[in-house]
Amino acid sequence: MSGNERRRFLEKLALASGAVLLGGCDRLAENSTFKSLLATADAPTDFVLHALTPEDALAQEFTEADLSPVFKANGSINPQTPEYLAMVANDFADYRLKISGLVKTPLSLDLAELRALPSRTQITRHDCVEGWSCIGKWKGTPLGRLLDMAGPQDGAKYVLFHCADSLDNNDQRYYESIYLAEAYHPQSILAYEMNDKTLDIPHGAPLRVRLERKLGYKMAKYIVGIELVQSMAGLGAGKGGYWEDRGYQWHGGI
Ligand SMILES: Nc1nc2c(c(=O)[nH]1)N[C@H]1C(S)=C(S)[C@@H](COP(=O)(O)O)O[C@H]1N2
Ligand SMILES: [Mo]
Repeated sequence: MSGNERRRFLEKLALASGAVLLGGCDRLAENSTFKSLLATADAPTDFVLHALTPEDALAQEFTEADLSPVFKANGSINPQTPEYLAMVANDFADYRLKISGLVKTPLSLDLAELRALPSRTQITRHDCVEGWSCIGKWKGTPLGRLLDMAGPQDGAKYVLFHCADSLDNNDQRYYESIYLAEAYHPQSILAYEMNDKTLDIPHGAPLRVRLERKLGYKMAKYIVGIELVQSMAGLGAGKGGYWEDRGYQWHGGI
């Protein structure tokens, strides 16, 4: 098959499996067939979606002139969990990002250590499935570089983001996950600055991930831990994220 033929074939397959419905329609996400089709990370649809988008394609980047005057904050905007309030109390001086799981060298880094590493800055558009978009400027540490410092072990398949907030005011914390390969995308960064200022609490202080080819819910805020795993079983409902456990699809690409 030629490249074009292959792409057309994959598009048809994606259509047939419902993947065309993706892209941020929350009413469709309520449909139960749609949900079960897309719920699992390893569903055929997910394979097709990844095949359709070259791994290294960059999301569009914008200029300062394009910045949204106000960048909406959404989901958790002022976490009230005890561990988060404790971090806020001394302005994140005791904050540590823990990198654990299937790594050769588990890491624990404070914000100064993160800031001392090479950084990437990008002006990008954030798309939320609820139907709004904002353009913001983000500065942070490339995720792939951090994972290289920890050294992924053979068998590590997913990168889990553990957060400090709870949307339900209970013991459950927000979490998200991506493929290990996606962590190495050039625009996958752990941002500590937004619009040239220290990241504020509504937008995920002190650290949130930017995955510019993904929908908003994939971009976990208030990150305290990154864990490399082989499977998502045993975490939440096992679907790979807080919203995925409630029916959103795992790929979350745009
Ligand atoms: N920890 C955590 N991360 C989160 C959320 C959340 O509630 N908690 N909401 C998600 C959703 S749905 C969106 S659209 C974005 C919102 O990011 P913003 O507040 O910077 O606009 O964060 C995502 N990451
Ligand atoms: Mo969102």
